[in-house]
Amino acid sequence: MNDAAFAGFEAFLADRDEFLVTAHIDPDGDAVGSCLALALALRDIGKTPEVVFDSPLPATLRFLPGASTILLPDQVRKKFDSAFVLDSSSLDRTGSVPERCLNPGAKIAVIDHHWGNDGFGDIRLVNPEASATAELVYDVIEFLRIPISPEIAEGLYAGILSDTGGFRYANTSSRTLRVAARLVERGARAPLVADALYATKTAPSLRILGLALASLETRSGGRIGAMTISRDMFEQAGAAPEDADGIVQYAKALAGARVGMLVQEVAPNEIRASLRSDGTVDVNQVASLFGGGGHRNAAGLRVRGDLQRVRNDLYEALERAMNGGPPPSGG
Ligand SMILES: [Mn+2]
Repeated sequence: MNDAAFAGFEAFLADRDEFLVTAHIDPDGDAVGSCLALALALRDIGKTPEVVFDSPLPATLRFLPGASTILLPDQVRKKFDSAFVLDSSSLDRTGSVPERCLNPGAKIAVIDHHWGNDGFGDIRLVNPEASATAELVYDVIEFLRIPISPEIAEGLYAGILSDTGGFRYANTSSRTLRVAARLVERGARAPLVADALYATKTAPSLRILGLALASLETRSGGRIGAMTISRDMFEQAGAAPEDADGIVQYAKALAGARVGMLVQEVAPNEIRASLRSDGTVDVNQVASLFGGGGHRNAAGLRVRGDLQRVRNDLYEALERAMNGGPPPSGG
């Protein structure tokens, strides 16, 4: 690994005391676990970090050590000159946080594992081979010789477990498992994290899951499995968009599907879509046609528009990607 990048972090920390720590909108287990673990480590060496996300945490992640200290941009009383931006392929992915919480010219340190990372930031550790940003935060904390407390270990473990789908995805390397083992040695509660991420559902999230499952549609002779959640369905389930996190896995679970898709109307005419691929279709490229992004096998996007129309546009783009055709022009 690149020692110069690590030394850059050491110098960045030496000069400063207060840090904004943030990650992408609609934060997942890796975004939240990485930010909380890094913030705990910074606190342990006498720094003052503040973790801020543009959107609220999914209920399933509120068990993570330090989660109660996370703020929304509205709750931040000052602007920062230094920031850690984690698990984000571009600064835009963090939503309104930079604009609302950073001074112009603020120094930004980036830790990320997205292939499409656009090169933003002043100090960068970007390694697409890493299973999760948490794996890289682990490396940074080790390099800085900050002791890994049980709380830090648990955040990092949650990040890795989340981004590997419970050690099931192709990004699960032997190194990933070795890091995870070390985190359990340092006190991460593996059964509790697994239970929270994969076996705990609130009543609204179970109800919205039921409605989403019933909406299953197949396209392209079963190569695409798609589920749709309208505003009405959210209302009927008494559910919020974060209650639908992870439902896309069920669309992907359809036997024979190369792509699973979940399309949700999260607010009137505001559509969020999640895409999961078996590896034969680059859904990051498809999502990028709609201004979104992610990884080859897992990507997301948000657009304004009509639910059915966006879903049909996505079917078309996915079918084009599966058939190896050119992307649509002017999109
Ligand atoms: Mn990640």
